[in-house]
Amino acid sequence: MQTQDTHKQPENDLNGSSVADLKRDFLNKLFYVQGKFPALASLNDYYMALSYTVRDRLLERWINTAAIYTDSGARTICYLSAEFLMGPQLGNNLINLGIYDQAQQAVEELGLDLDALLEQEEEPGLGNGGLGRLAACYLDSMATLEIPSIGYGIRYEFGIFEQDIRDGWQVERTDKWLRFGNPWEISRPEWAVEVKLGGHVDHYTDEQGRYRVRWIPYEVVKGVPYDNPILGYKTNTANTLRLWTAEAPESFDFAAFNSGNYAGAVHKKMVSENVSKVLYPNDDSDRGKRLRLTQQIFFVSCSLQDTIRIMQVQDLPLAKFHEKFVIQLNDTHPAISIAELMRLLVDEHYMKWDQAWAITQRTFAYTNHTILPEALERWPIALFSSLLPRHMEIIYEINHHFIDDVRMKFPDDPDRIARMSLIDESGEKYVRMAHLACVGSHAINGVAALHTELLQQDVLSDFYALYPHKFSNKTNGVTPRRFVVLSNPRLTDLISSKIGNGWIKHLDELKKLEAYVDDIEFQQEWQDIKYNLKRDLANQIVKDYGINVDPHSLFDIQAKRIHEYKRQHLNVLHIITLYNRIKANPDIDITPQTFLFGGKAAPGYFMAKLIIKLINSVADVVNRDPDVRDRIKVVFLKDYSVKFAQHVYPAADLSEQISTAGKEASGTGNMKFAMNGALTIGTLDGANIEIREEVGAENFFLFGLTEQEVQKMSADGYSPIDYYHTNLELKLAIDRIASGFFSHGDPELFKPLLHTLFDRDPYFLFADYQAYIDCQHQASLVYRDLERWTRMSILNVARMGKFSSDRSIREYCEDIWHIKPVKVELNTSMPDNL
Ligand code: GLS
Repeated sequence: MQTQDTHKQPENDLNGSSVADLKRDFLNKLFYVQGKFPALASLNDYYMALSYTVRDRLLERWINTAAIYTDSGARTICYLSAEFLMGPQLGNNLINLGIYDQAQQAVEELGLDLDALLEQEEEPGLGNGGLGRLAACYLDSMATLEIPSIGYGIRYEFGIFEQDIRDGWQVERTDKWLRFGNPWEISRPEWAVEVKLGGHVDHYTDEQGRYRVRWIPYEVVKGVPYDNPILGYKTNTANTLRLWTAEAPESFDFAAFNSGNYAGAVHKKMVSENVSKVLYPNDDSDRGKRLRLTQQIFFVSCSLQDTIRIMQVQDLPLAKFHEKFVIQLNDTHPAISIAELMRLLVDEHYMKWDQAWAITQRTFAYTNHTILPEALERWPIALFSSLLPRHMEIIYEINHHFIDDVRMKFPDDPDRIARMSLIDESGEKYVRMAHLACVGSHAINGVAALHTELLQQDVLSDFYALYPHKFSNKTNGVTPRRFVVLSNPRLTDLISSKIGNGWIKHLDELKKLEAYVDDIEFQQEWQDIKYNLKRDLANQIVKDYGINVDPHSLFDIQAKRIHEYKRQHLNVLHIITLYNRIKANPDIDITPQTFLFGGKAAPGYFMAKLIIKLINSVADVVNRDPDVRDRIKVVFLKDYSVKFAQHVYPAADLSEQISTAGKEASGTGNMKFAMNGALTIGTLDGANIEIREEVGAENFFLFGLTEQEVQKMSADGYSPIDYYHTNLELKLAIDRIASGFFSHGDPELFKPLLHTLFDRDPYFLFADYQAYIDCQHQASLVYRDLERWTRMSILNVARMGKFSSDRSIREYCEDIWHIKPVKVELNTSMPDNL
């Protein structure tokens, strides 16, 4: 139950927020929107009826917000992202509206269960992982901080695939998230725009003798916007997430239709619709895929045309574009917008190149989210020019000016020019999207202190030398509304009962919890809550997998995308080591531990899929072996999603953040776990470093090589096989896998994985193995002292203030966007007349 105090009823609400109001509207929606009466209504009808009831209350705020932004011509941040991993909307909107309790009571009085209705929602999985979820957290914070903003992205018909596990392997199923309708969006066909693709470019002189450029495309795709309201927490601000769907400009090709070519007539429509059909399921990029580049230009062009429309509606001259809008590029996926804005300004609005370029640079800002080389986007010139012939010309022109600048600053340095050029000419020619983003933006940032440092010293060091003033760090954050208040109402209530509820908007206030760290009664309540959450998850696990796990055991959880650099297989080596110790000495005294994994592997990433198979194979053996006597359990939780994550974070004791130092740009799961009272076992990587600084080294289980040590070892020649030969427990663990012990006697199955480890071990598992085993041991000993563990857990939560996405957004506003909040009052009500 949420407390009345935490979610107090808002005032001046047009639709009313009392239990009676909600019941009345709920029944109304069931009848007049769903067209059902109770005997026929399904759970989904009830979910829809409640969602529409809630949406009315959002719309009121949305309309008022739009009216105030339009009147005031407010400066606006456009957050361009190929992914928005929003998670389920209903619960979050109830929290942000402050009517969670009333809604719960209303549906209860109607004989329904709110939790069941919340579970009914199909979440829009329009993102892969951290990058897409970060965009969603930032939308929440921008609305909460009353910052005028628009999120622009793609309304993929199929989001991230659903993951099934068969015989231990990942199997993918299409995510048909729209099949039962989506009550949270409103289509705006009147604001549709067209996007050109392919064809060729004409340079000509018009009748007045002016030089002009005309792009004659091979095809045109129509983009239709679907708007989703994004409500702030207990504010009247409701911003917009505008997602584009691709359609054919005309449903039928009538020429083809009339000539009897029916199939040809619908073919064009199908081709167009393909553009927004499916999210690419890779956490890093899909270089070289024509459809992926098409998706990028599609949503970018739609969005920029939309901003120009807004300028026109508000009667603002395009010369002031950069004063009205700042555009944040969420990684390089939308970086083509730098060339697209130039094209719109120069070709379509006849602005002079230099003025257009000054506006463009002042408009864009670029966030880099990864330094993994395979994720740095580049497009083969041939592909790029055939799809975007005019953009290719514009990029050459930008490059021309840029290289002159570099030459001026660094004369006689052709190597530098080759390294920095927007075109990679070292072999086959490519367009380098990160370079375009750096040149065309006024600000460049990384997402955690170490990551920004590595960008400056390594990946983007040439750009740092040229434009030091453009660089800054903006450490990621997560929204405490979704990841504590909504996910963990029991902890929320306990915290609020001690320190009030100001922390929900000002997360630094969690510091006040430190006063209770020695309070035995408080510790007891803290423990009870964690225990109950673990028991709930344990019940779910029995139900879904038939595996009994003991809620008293240490819940050790690694939930994130499956990737070699995240090292789920290092976690597995530890589990096998414990297993080996038990087999060697069945009476060994070990802390009972439950190892939970969750996460999807990119469908084409063989090694990641093999890691999933390994986890499940080890689980099969360990969970069944009578010698283990239930002291260790291993479960792979399938189909990890935002909805599921909300159940998982609160139930964790130990959060696994064990990537090779220097590889994880930031991580955000690390923050979500810690906010829910998990302790972290982790390397000095990404935001782990800052989490450890905040919570105190004594409240963090640190192990492993530093980034510098990794670099050095790499340079000196790392020999993983030496570790294998000198570390007996490591050898035994590896040999168990190699012998076929976990694969029904088949020694071949895991060979590719083992071969990579023996051969190169690019992520230094062998080098970090012993430190990890020791650190795990240390954690398991501390867990036996429940009072000590609880103190550490309380201190972790108390010191998480920095990791609110509100803090991140404030920093973006102050340092990069220069945007101030705009207060929204609920003045506009339903008109009596038009
Ligand atoms: C990512 C990084 O891998 C994460 O470390 C980071 O937390 C996230 C958000 O900044 O971005 N980059 C990426 O391509 N996918 C991610 O999750």
